Amino acid sequence: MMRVRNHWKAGLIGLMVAGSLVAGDALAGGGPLAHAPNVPAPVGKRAAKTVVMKFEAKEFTGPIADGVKYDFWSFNGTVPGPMGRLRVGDSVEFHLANHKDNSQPHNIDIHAVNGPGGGAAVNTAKPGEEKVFTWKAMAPGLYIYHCAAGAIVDHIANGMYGLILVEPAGGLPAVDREYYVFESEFFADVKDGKAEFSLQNGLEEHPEYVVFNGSQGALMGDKVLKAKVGETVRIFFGNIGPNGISSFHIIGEIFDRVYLEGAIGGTVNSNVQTTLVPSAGAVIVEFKVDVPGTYTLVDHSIFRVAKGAIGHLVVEGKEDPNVFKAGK
Ligand SMILES: [Cu+2]
Repeated sequence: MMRVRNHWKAGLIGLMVAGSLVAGDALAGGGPLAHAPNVPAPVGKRAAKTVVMKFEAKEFTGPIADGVKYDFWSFNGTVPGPMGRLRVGDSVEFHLANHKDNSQPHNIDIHAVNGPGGGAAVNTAKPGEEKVFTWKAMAPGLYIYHCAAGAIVDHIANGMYGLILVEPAGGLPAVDREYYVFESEFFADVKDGKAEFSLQNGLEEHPEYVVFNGSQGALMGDKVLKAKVGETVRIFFGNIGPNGISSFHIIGEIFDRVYLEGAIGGTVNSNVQTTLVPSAGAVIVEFKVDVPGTYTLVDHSIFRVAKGAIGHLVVEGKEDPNVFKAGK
């Protein structure tokens, strides 16, 4: 089946254009939750403790592309949902409220949980209800969470996902900047400025949009990521799919370290150009930025750039002609 689409303008023009410098402080999230691209503060050296984490399922209508709206289902009113940050050994009192104005029952399957359904077996909440369950963070790593209510596919496809980081005892090594970037596909028929969820397009694995942080352009223009020359940047990157496997790459950079598949305490690879992130998988990448300029985050399954899988990291600072220069 051949489908002709018209997103080349949106994706490809942005590819070579530098954004402006307005993204927020990388560590401004604070507490155990932060909204993308921000990241909650590191756990540091603290002992394991009981952490209360509050999520709310929230259905809302918002922009998915220039001039196009989508009826999202979300956690805490954003797509992706907030990033949570814990340490191994923490006991988590997890609250899931389902807003009274929602149309659907919702729940949450947290891949960091050891227990039935990743919690979803005991936390399905009807509109207006709240469910609480308690789980222990047993293994350090970067984990996906998602809704698994109803037929599951539409709950995931409509935006109910995000990341939870479980740090090892003593925390991860300090870096200068941390960001939260999340890739997802949306299956939709678009008409008159409205993108309607299409189950058929999902079954055929034909996304209309493939985006970072919930909409086209979420990491472009006045929302680019930023860093300074000499800094080490860490990106917590998740991919929900729901079908596609991501070929995560930053044009002009090499990942100094890759925590493969988001595992902490497993294999950390070095000098990686492109890392594979499965559906409902994650990865932690770290890299030092050596020279100023605009670096482009992509899913290097490159036709997806035209569907929105692109963002910018703008690096400011002193040139180093020893590392990079035009001419001889
Ligand atoms: Cu749901």
